[in-house]
Amino acid sequence: MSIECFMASEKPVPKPTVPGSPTEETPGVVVVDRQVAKVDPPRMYQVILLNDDYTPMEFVVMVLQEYFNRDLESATQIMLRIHHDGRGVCGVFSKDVAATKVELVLAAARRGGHPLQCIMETA
Ligand code: TYC
Repeated sequence: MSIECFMASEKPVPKPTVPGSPTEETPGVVVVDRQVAKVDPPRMYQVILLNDDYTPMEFVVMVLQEYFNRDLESATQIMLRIHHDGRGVCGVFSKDVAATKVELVLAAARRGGHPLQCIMETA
């Protein structure tokens, strides 16, 4: 085993190097590591509730609170917009999350015996 000793003033100070540039250990070697971003951002999907004449307003408000994290006031506003305009956006999500939300909402509507429809569309 060898023990290296340095006086405080003799401590080897590493030379700052530019990433990829030649060093004393690898003279003439240049590493090209610049990368061009080649992945598109993931597509996003709107989850939309459709109006109908039978689903109770309270049920729609509960769905918006439960599955879209809306507080009572915002859930009520969205529900009323759907009621008046025929449809409304509940949120925008990645594909898998949007698909799961649609399934959960449809399952809850079926369990409750309501005809509420929920769809997803590219944002
Ligand atoms: N139109 C329904 C009613 O008057 C309420 C409703 C709102 C239903 C939004 C569906 O996505 C909906 N009871």
